[in-house]
Amino acid sequence: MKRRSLLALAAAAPLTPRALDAQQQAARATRALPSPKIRDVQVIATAPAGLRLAVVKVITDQDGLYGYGCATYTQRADLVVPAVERYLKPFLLGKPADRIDDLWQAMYNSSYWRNGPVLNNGISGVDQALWDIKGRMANMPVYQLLGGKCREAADCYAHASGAEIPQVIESAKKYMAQGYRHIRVQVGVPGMAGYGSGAGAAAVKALHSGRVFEPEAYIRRAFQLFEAARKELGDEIELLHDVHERISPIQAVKFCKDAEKFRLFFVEDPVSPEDIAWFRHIRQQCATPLAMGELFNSPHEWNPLIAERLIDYIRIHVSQAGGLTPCRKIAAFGELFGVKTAWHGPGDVSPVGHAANVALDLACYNFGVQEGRQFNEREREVFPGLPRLENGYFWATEAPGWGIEVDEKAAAKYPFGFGEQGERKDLNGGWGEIRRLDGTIIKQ
Ligand code: GCO
Ligand code: MG
Repeated sequence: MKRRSLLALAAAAPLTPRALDAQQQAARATRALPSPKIRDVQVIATAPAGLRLAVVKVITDQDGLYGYGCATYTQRADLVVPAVERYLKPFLLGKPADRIDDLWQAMYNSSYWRNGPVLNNGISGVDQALWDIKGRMANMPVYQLLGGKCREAADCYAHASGAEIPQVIESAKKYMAQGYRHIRVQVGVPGMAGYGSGAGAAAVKALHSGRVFEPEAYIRRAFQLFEAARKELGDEIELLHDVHERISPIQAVKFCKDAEKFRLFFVEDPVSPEDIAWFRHIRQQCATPLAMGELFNSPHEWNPLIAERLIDYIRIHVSQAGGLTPCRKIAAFGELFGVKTAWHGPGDVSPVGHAANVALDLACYNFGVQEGRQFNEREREVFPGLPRLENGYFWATEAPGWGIEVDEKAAAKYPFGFGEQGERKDLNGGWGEIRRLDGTIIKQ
C-alpha cells in the first residue's frame, strides 16, 4: 500500500531523480568557467602607519580578477619582496589560481628547508591572495567560503597602556566607555624599557648607556597594576596582559601562579618559543589562562601545545604561519582540544591580514578573542574596504573576497623608512637592543 502510493507520487512528479541529476549536471557544466591562471605576482610595500607592511597581489589571466594577501614581517619586510618575486613568482606563473591547498603545499615544499619567517610570509601573501580571488569568483566574502558566520562580529581587545598606573586605568576606562569588554593592560617600569608602555621619568644606574630592563622590577610593577585595575575597573571587565617573553621560565611559572587571583582573561607569551616545554610546569601549578604563538613559524611549535592542552589561546600571526590555509587547519585542530583562537592583530599586520583574521574569527566556532586595531586615516586611504571596528567588535566587509582594494598610488606615498609623522626611521625596521643593568642582552 505504502509502496504503491510512493510510486504514484513519483510518476506524477515532473522529473525522475535520474533526470533531475542529469539536468543539474548539465547546468553545472555550462556554468563551469575555465580555471583562472596566474599571470603576475607583485609585492606592494608600504608603511602608512610607519610600520612596514608587505602585501602580495596575484593577478590572473581573467579580466579584472586578482587578489591581495598579507606578507608582513615588519622587521625584515624588504626580504619578503625577493622571496616572492624571485622565488615564488616564476614557480607560480601559469598555474591555476583556484587550487589553493595544492599550491600552498607546492610552495611550502619547493624550498626544501622551510618554516622560516621570510618564506612563510611570502607563501601567506600568495595564499591569502588566492582566497581573495576565490571569494571574488564566488561573489562571496571569504568567511562564507569557510562555512559562514558562527557569530555576528569578532569581540576585540584594546591596548590600555601608560608610563604610570593611573594613565593605564584612565586609558582602560576610555575603552570601556567605547564598549570594549576586553582590555590589555601594560604599564611602564620607571626608567626602564617596558613592553607596550612608556618608559617613565626615573633614571636607573646601569653599566651601559642603552635601554634597560630588569625582570623583577617589571614583575613587581605588573602586579601593582593588576591590583589597581581590579580595584578601579571592577570584576566584570576582562583583563589581558602580554609578558612578551621578558622573564625567565621559572619567573613565568610564579607570575602565572600569582596572577591567578586577578582572574586574567589570559597571560600572553609568559615564556619564549624556545622554552615552550615550560608550559607543562605552568599548567601543573595554576589555572591562569595562557596565550601563545605570535612568534611561531612551525607545526613543531604549535602542535604539542595544542595536543597536550597546554595553552588556552593560540595566538599565531597568520602570515607568519603561512597564511589562511594552515591557520584554518590550526583552528580546527584547536577546536578538538578545547583551545581557542586569538590571532595576532597589531599594527604590523596589514589591513588585508586583519581581514583574514576577521574571516577566521567569524567562521571558526572556537574563536576566543581578537586583538583589535584602530586604523589611521592613511591606512584607510591605502586600503579602502578594510574591516570596521566598532564598540569593541570587528565587522567583516561584506564585499567579495576580503572586500579590500589597495590604492597603489596612495601606497607609494608611504614608503619604508619613515614614521607616522614622516620622520626618518632608522634600524631598517629592526628592533634596538635592550639590556639588563649589567649589560646582558635580553629578548624584546
Ligand atoms: C602583540 C605584540 C606585538 C609585537 C609586534 C612585533 O600585539 O601582542 O606582542 O605588538 O610586539 O607585532 O612586531
Ligand atoms: Mg604579543
